[in-house]
Amino acid sequence: MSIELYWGSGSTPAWRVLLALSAKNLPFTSHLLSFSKRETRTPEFLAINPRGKVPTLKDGDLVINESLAILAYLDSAYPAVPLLGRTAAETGEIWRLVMEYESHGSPTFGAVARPISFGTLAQDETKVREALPALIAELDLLAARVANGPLVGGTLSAADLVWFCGVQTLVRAATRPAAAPLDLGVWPLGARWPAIVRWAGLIEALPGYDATMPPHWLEGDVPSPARVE
Ligand SMILES: N[C@@H](CCC(=O)N[C@@H](CS)C(=O)NCC(=O)O)C(=O)O
Repeated sequence: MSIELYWGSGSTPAWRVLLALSAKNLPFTSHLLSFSKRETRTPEFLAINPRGKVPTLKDGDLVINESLAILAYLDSAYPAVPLLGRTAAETGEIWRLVMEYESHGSPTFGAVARPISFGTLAQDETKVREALPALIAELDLLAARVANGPLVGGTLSAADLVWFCGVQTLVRAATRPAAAPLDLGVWPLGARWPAIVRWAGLIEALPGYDATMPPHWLEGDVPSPARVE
């Protein structure tokens, strides 16, 4: 086994894979690519990922692109700590929740977080306000689902990792100075959704969690909290 991961700071799909490698306690060689230096567009990287996107995982000669495919591969190749279920019923539940994130969580969180994070609030503020009720409904649903801990089967799974990365990108946006005048009413999350903060703490307690945090979130001009609050 010789796992290598190509990833980028702040990429939610890449973060899922970093968390999965931590949860599974799998050592790997890290290749942190810079988006601003266009390191995802070099001929060397395009040779292994023609779409120029991270994450990309190599395991020996095998190359896998797409974060969910990488999670599926890791679970099949390294099943000691399963993240996609211990039974068929759990596997179905976990995939349902992962796909719910892709279909519902991601666009809903993104409708609020992206204009803040990408500096387009001036033109998109109305759209952000219109997106808020759906965001609050998603957070209410998530809080109910994690009231007793992990989403499926009492143990952390890919569903938790996928939703967690989405929540973190939302927290990152909500705590940026640009978001302050909006008075989104979603920060701190713990005021309204303490169950989400408790559940996030389970993922944040994974060994090596700190090393999975997007480096520029911690060091940059607008530092983010390392933990969901
Ligand atoms: N569906 C892909 C999404 C990958 C993706 O969009 N990655 C973005 C970062 S979040 C990227 O690498 N962008 C770099 C670029 O477009 O140059 C996955 O889940 O892996």
